[in-house]
Amino acid sequence: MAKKKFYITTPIYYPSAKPHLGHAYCSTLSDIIARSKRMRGFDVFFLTGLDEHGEKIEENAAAKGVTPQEFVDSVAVTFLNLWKLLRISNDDFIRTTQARHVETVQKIFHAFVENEDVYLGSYEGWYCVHEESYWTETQVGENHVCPECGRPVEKKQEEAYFFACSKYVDSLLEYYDGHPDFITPAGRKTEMVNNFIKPGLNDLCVTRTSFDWGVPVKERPGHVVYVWLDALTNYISALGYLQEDHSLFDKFWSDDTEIVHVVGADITRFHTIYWPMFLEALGLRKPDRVFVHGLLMMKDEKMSKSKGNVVYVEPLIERYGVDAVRYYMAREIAFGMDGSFTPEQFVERTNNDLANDFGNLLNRTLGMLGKYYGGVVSKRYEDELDDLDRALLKEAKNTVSLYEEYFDDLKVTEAIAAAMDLVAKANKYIQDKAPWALAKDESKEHSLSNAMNVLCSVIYLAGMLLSPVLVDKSPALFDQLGIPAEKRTYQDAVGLTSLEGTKTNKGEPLFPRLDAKAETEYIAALMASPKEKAAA
Ligand code: ME8
Repeated sequence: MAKKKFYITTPIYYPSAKPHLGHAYCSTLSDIIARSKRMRGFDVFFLTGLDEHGEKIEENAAAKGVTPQEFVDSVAVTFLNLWKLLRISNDDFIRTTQARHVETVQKIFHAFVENEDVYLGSYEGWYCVHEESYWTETQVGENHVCPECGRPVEKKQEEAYFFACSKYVDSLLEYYDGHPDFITPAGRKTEMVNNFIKPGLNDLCVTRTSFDWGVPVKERPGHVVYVWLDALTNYISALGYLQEDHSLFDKFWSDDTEIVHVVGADITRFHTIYWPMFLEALGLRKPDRVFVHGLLMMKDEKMSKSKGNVVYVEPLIERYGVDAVRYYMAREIAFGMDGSFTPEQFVERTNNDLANDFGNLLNRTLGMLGKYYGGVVSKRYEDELDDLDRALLKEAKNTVSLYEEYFDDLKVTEAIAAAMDLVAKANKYIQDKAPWALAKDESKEHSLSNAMNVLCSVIYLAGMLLSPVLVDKSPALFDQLGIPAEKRTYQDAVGLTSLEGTKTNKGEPLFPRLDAKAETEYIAALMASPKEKAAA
């Protein structure tokens, strides 16, 4: 039985440049989960935010001739604007430069020092002055050159604090064993154990002295807290941990809350190895799940700002609406697997699933209801339901159980596919029932009445199940179906009760069909790299 309180987080992104489709993917899928849980009556807290410290941010700010704070303030606006466009329903937005966070990190660091979870040592490695980075023996190779800029590196030592991972490895492995779902998909766990834990986990360097833009270590001026220790603690600082008002922390970081971190595959190690250790050191419970989603590729390469092969989301939303973009992400790029964005698939999904299957189901049904019953939902004669009616209603009930099971297991793509499968079955039902034939035969009036009635209930349900994704069009669908505001609830829709007497309002098609060729070209042009654009 799933817990009734649910805490879900996205990574806090680096505001080193404006967000792209990869960030949008993670936030949207997390948002869909949060909305689906809220809809079902869970008490949900959904957190996202920004990871604003670190050397890279300091460098980017310097390159622009502004302070790091000015720099992150301006990039933060681009994230906030995109989340608004994408209708991300987060309950809080944490920024690691906020006082509430900085103070909490300092208190946590202090607790670590007191309990000897961190100790002062020295960090040694191959250092590139130009890149201000340490590299490992393997990275610098035999010639001892910087893998980034090719300049000679030098052996360098700096004083640093280390987190004593050795104290916590055994209990981490025990936690893995006792919580087989902690790292999902399961393949990611094997990767962590074999690649990082088995070869021997070094103590983690948790402070830096080579740059300033971070949380100052009070115990040792000149040190700042390493960006990952700083960043991971956002998940508890945002709830008020070690702050005066810690009511949210008490409520949501509790044993009777399901705690889920959604992260990309690039940061699994930090969330599944170091974060549980930090929590253990603080005497706090560990999350139930770290759900690792795949990374979106572009032209066979990971999409990233530095490679300049990025898809931005704003122009897609502007042209196709927020629902088409959200639907594409949820349905096409299987949650938990690597995927890629292609214009062809985007146009196909929008046309096949949204315009043809879903939009048309509503359109055809309301069209027939208008013709046969003046647009008012017809009566359901319960004891005259035939096999086709019963089969569809049964399918609808099964879909609800499947949908809930999938969402509880964070299988977003499967849950949405199940809802769309019901849509397909309702379309097939129209074909099989052929209401137009029933309408020609007066003796079949009850059968026609049942068909239109059942269809309306099933469409209402499908609209509800898809509402965490189709945030814009599901209210429009309920408007057309004539569902009054107070009845637009999950409990009501899954009941599949008769909507007899409801006055529907047939309107514009929810999703107009796209001209496949023209729109594929349009999107491809948006994605072209600056070089390709120049050439064109
Ligand atoms: O790592 N495809 O921030 P970040 C899919 N600040 N998802 C992608 C993606 C892509 N091509 N690119 C990025 C950080 N993401 C740290 C996190 S958390 C305590 C600190 C998504 O801005 C994905 O979820 O590099 C990835 O894990 C996250 O953005 C990393 O964002």
